[in-house]
Amino acid sequence: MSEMEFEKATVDPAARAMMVKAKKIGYLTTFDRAKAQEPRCNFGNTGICCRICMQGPCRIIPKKPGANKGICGAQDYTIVARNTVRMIAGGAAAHSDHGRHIATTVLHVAEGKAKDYKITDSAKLLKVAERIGVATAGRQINEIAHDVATAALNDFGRLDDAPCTWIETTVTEGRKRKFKDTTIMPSSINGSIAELLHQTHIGVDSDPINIIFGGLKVSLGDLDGEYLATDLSDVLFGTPQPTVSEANLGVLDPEMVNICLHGHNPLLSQMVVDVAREMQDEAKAAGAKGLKLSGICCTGNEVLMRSGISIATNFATQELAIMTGLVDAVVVDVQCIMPSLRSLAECFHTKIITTMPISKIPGSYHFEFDEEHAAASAKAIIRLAIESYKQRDPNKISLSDQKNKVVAGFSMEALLDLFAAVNPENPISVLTDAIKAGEIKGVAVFAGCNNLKGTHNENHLEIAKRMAAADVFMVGTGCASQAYAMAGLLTGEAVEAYAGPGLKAFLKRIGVKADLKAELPLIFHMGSCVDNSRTISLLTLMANELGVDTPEVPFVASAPEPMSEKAVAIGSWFVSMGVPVHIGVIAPTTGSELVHGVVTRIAEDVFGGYFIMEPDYRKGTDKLLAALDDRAWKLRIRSEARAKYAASEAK
Ligand code: NFS
Ligand code: SF4
Repeated sequence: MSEMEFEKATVDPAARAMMVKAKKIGYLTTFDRAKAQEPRCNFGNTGICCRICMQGPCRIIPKKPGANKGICGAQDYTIVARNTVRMIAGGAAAHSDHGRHIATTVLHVAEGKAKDYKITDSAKLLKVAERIGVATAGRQINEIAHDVATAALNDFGRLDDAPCTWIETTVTEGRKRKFKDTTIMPSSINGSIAELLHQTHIGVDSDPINIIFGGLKVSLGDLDGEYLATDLSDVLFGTPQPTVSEANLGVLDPEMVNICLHGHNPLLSQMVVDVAREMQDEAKAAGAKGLKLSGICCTGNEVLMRSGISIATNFATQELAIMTGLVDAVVVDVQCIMPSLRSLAECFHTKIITTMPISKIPGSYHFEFDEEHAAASAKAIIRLAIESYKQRDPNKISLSDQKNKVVAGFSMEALLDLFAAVNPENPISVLTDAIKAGEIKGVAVFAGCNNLKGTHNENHLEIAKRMAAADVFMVGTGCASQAYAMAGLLTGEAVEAYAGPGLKAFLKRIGVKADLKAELPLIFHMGSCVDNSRTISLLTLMANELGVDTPEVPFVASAPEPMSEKAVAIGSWFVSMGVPVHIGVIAPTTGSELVHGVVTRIAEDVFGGYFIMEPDYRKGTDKLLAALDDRAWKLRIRSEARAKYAASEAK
């Protein structure tokens, strides 16, 4: 890669510097590999390659008689729909497995097993219990935790038609009716995934609309799994509160033992954070100043939100953390971990430590995480990192001077506390009133990954800056939030630099009253990708306050650089929730005009939400702003009409 190519690859200066080093040592990073994959196969790119049975792959060539269908006769629309919903199934499996793991741990804590964990936030437990109908009066915390965890686990394998508890008890009445009317209300997360794999087996469903509805049902299962993962992680580890930290490769400290926590599930990473506090002396005995933990991907978000742990980098640049020569160990659990980390680690002293039975990398250290002995597992991992530190080669170190301050930790509870500083009786009205008054345009959620079809972090940053200038209140999760953290957008300075006058005034009003230790940031970091559930509770609260269903709320979502199957699942349930969803890539749906039309246009008629596929950040921003304007305008017209009607009724 040349200098100019580095600039096209990423907007992050820390990453660029490490890419120069990679070139020097002759290591091909994910950026080189992305380039080497060009040009992409058009069949795969447009979704019309079917590999669902072993007669395939069948590729659709519309004008070639016989090849305009698969060998079994499947049409383009069936193939595209099947491929799309199978991505949703993959995403839902990943998110909800994570949730199931947490729920099982809560159950074990309640049963007196898993002794290294405890119920940290019993107020949250009681709130969840009351919401889902678990009795609380006069009962022990462990009894309540037992019933809440059991209710969560029932959502995975219910055999009757009762709806999944977390969806049923969290969405608006209007959405519940919609999900039941369109038969997409799930009863069982695992059951709906299995059903969808069956539905898309060769020779089962060829109706693309029916297949898409099957996919949306699974996406709601995904939301259910995310929601219970968030709730129960808060119960186990505490509900996030505003915290100040730092982000980017400059957080790696040359004088400390550096451990990167990478993956998704807080069960292990939070334990490493807790245990590390007691092990600073062991690091000192090895000649370091102490232990420095930092995060990559969503496990990084989990420990940032709850313990203020720094962010090292996000998905696309995970290899470049190792490239600094400063990382003594990367501890990984599940999801979004590049298999290439291991071969790169060989160029350095870095130990890659896998911890989950379903997520191993050949040649790396495997310390199976054992919930019954969680603290001991975490200690063993930290000791390995300390050993590794002793082998660090000073000649291979490249310090990065890039790091930015981060203000994060905005759970829904923390956001409501902020709004309550202005209006204690009705906190959410602070936000909805500002929208009604036109001070802010609406709310945008930024979520999702990095995708090297574009420039790393560019879409994230450029869209957010433009939305800020247009007075949009922004919340973020996942690697999107990490992009903002790395670039200094989760700060008060960013408000000064980028917010429009309305957003600035709104944030100032709250900031003054709330009197936090830190200033309010431009974008409110709500957590990991499963914590997109927090953004849905925001949407639901807003809808209820405005007296409308979710499709009428000026609320949009954007995954500026989506990559994973989980992102597809999240985007799909946002659509079912009635939200316009921008994605900064063209999804492989264009091979069928019908399916592409359904997901980008017709979906709006049924659910109110739809996909906007737009890789160009300028156009993407314009489309998001247009969707917000349209909703805000309709909201005003409707409420004026309602007021007029009520007045004439009264006469
Ligand atoms: Ni979400 Fe978070 Fe990042 Fe994408 Fe991967 S870490 S779960 S999938 S890449 S945002
Ligand atoms: Fe081809 Fe049909 Fe098999 Fe798909 S399911 S690979 S279209 S024969």
